[in-house]
Amino acid sequence: MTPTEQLVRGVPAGDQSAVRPPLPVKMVIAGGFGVGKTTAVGSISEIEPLTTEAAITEVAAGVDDLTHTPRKTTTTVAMDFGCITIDPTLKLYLFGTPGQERFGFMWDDIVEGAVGGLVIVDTRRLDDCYAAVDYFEHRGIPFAVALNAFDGRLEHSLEDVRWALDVSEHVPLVVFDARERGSVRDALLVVLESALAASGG
Ligand SMILES: Nc1nc2c(ncn2[C@@H]2O[C@H](COP(=O)(O)OP(=O)(O)OP(=O)(O)O)[C@@H](O)[C@H]2O)c(=O)[nH]1
Ligand SMILES: [Mg+2]
Repeated sequence: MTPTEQLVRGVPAGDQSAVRPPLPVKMVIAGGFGVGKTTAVGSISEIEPLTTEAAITEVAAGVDDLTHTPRKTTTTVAMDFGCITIDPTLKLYLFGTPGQERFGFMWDDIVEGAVGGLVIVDTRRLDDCYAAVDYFEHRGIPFAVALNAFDGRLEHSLEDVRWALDVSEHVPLVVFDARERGSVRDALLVVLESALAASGG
């Protein structure tokens, strides 16, 4: 039995007797507007992801900053859903949040029961990313911060981002590419490790 399985099942190590289906674990993919949440869920999900994309209207385009994502034509209005089997003992169910601030009231429902969250950050727009980091910090939900390297580059160093977003020292900060399956997988495993550490495992 893996340490993660012990964490969520709460059963002692050494009990390998039963053959069980993979343990279902809920994880949230969060972050500000247009940081790559839907992209990340879509790149890793082993099922066709469930999305709730709506066209960005001209009115919304005036409210939401599309400067850095000019090709973005839709936005998530409820949530993304996907899943990935990590190994025979563990299956992650991924819930992506909407990014627009006006849908923030949904976050409490989406994070309910999650072991942790991956907070995606676009380093070109740190101001838009603070609220998501703050949300997880204040609720004491284990999380990791993943800097999405748009166009392969970061505008700020890891340490500068940690300082600017006031990310605690115990919160992992990684660089990833939301379009790359392996990269998203690695970031999710970092969240799992955080959840395990937070549980004292
Ligand atoms: N170059 C580059 N583009 C990316 C990357 N990740 C996402 N994109 C693009 O950035 C835009 C935003 O991606 P989404 O996945 O829709 O972002 P989101 O966080 O789900 O957005 P909301 O749900 O509207 O908050 C899309 O046009 C993606 O194709 C990346 O790593 N590099
Ligand atoms: Mg989205």
